[in-house]
Amino acid sequence: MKFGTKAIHAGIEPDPTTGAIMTPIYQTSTYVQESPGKHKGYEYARTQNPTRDVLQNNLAALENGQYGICFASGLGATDAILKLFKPGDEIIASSDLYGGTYRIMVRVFQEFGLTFKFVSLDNPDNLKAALTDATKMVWIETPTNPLLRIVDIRAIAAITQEKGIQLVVDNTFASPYLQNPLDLGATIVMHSVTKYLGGHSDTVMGAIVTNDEAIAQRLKFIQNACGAVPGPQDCFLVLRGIKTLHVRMQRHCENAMQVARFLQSHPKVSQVYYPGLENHPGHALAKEQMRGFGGMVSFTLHGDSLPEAVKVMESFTVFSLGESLGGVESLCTHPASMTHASIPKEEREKNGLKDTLIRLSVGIEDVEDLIQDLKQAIG
Ligand code: P1T
Repeated sequence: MKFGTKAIHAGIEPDPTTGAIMTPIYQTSTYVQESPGKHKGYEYARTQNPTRDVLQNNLAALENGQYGICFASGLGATDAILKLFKPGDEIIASSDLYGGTYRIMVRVFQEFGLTFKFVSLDNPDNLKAALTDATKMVWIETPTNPLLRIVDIRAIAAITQEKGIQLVVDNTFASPYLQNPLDLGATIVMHSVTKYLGGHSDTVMGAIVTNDEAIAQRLKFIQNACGAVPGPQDCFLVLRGIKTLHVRMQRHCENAMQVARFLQSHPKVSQVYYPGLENHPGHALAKEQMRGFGGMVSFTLHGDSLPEAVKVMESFTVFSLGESLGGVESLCTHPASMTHASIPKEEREKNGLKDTLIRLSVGIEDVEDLIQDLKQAIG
């Protein structure tokens, strides 16, 4: 089955009681039992919910995985993955990553005795140099947030497999439509479902997909034991969102390419970060491991003046200024004060994230209007 058909049908059957074609919202906290322990497979809604089950199976199919497990947010999913480890275990993460991921690692799990190293993994040799006997997991984003760097999943997976450790890929920026990390050797793929999978900026959710049965069982145990589950209404909204994922992603990619080319040709723009541009250092790799370049574009202006960057962000009329990404509407974000504010400034700058960087989530509006808005805002 091809992707668009899977998005609409995989794991989804008409409701067995009524034939409803759309998966019902099972808005219930518990299920009536005939006799203690004698029930229809559902006991309590933190543990199982039919709406959530359908979404989990659909997500697993989209990532070519066997097991899908949903959480109350992307960070809820990250929290569950980090709970697979013990004090003394070391995790190596790519140095360009979502600020909240850095924060949960350094300010929560480091307190519990896990250790973290942040390494630039767009060169896989850097991973080889950083590995120690204590390293148990490697965590990457690709494309990275917010600098759109491309990490070679296959090359990193070859190293983690040789060492017998896990590779987690945060696939939020690509979505399963553009990239399937499990096929390239990752052990676990995670998503902020809040973004492209939900697609309409109306839900916060996270998901994990894996083919490793032992890891899936442990994560399901953590999902129930720790309790960060999404509600059934949110599961319904995401199931609805996913039905158009392939169509939305095609338009996100087309629009972002045109926006990137426009920015590249603008005399006031100094640098454009978009893997679809031929001069992007990860362009050839992106072409190989992705099926398109995605909807995220970052840029800086000549002179690196913060007030000038702020003025541009205040001047948009079609792009809305706000955190998040992946919705149908275009958004503009200032990573240094918003999504990446929890990473200390020295760390951010060491990784190449300037305070003047502007990040765009290019929506699926008419691209002429988006370019017109950029034209008037940049001036
Ligand atoms: O927001 P939440 O659903 O908890 O997901 C966290 C998360 C994880 N991974 C990546 C790559 C992300 O971008 C995010 C959330 N990011 C934003 C809110 C943002 O604007 O970048």
